Amino acid sequence: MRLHEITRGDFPVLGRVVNGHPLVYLDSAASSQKPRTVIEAMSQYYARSHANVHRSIHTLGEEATELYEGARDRVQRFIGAQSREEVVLTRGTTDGLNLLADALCAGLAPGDEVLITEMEHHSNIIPWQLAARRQRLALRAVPVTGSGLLDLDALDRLLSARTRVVAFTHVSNVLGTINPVAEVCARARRAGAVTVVDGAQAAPHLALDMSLLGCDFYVFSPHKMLGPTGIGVLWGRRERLEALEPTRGGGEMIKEVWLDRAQWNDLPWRFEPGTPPIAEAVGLTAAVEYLEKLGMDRVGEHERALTRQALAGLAALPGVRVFGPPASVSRGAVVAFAVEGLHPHDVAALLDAEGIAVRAGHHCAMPLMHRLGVVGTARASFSVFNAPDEIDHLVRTVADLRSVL
Ligand code: 7TS
Repeated sequence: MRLHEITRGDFPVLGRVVNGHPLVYLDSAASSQKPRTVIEAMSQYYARSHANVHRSIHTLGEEATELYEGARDRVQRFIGAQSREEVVLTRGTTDGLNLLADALCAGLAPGDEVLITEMEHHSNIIPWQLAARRQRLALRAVPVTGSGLLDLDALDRLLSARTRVVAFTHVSNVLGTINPVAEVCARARRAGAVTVVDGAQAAPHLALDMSLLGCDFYVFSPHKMLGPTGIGVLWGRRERLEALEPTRGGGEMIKEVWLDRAQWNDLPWRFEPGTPPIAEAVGLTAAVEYLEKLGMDRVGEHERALTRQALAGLAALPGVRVFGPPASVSRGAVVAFAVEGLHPHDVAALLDAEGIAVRAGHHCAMPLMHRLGVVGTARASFSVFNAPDEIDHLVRTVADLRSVL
């Protein structure tokens, strides 16, 4: 049985009719749809067990705490983290990257360097720009080659004794490029830099093992992997997290407080001020359980097959340009494309009229758009519930757009 035959019935939204057509949802890179188990787990939590966590002795408070901390344990196993203390629950990838940019750059000196890449999402650019302006740091970027890969020779030239942080994406949300994380981290480490990896487009599709990746920090967003919005994961190597001063304060993140000073709480709570996203943690547990039941290897295989099919189908159409590395290179589950003579927004609107949801625009990666010489692209992206006939439908509909022109 192909994976979509197992999963499709689990996603209530797939029963929707949009503009007179059955929904074909090809926008999971922006946010995936949710299986019934995730929706029901969150609703059950609110109906039965809601209370605040880490403070109440009563039964509901204890249940909520157990559920919230249980999500941490589940994530720890899912990503191969050594201990639960290394898993900080945030509000999302953007939130995690802001936290890291603030905390890692706080102690840096003017002239120290932060290295990002040309293929980053704005959420892995702007927090470093803000920190660079504040601390008078130099922000540099590794260029992207003509075939959509990171230029590793340029990386070597850009790394210097002043490089303090190297922050880069695991998988590009536009090109689909899967970057060689271990290789980049090894080179950064030799230069003495801390490494931050944006896993937003990797965690939904690849089996992750923090002990193999070789980075210091890794962040991702559960809402792109069948889970809820409003929660994020920040993994940090224990000694790196220990060395980090918190930059956000409030309840929960302290052990003892006097009017003029405080003693920080232990890891990971030191970085989780305030009431956390509890129902979202419950949904996260259900999403990870769902993915684990399918098996991440199988999930990745299914999505790679859909990606290959879309790449081949779209690339064969006259007047259609497909972006990113060639199909022979292993890629993430996104295919960005342009249709000659049509603005990407028109492509998306015309597809939407047929019930097909794709994203169009700059994909929050304007520097990459500048590099590619386009204002934007259309982009189809895939998840466990997508079927090969949906890809055929996309390709046929894009072909029809051309013939209308
Ligand atoms: N990093 C990458 C690589 C992303 O693709 C995204 C979201 C983010 C960070 C930010 O994640 P958030 O959960 O904090 O918003 N990417 C997209 C996208 O490609 N289309 O919509 C959101």
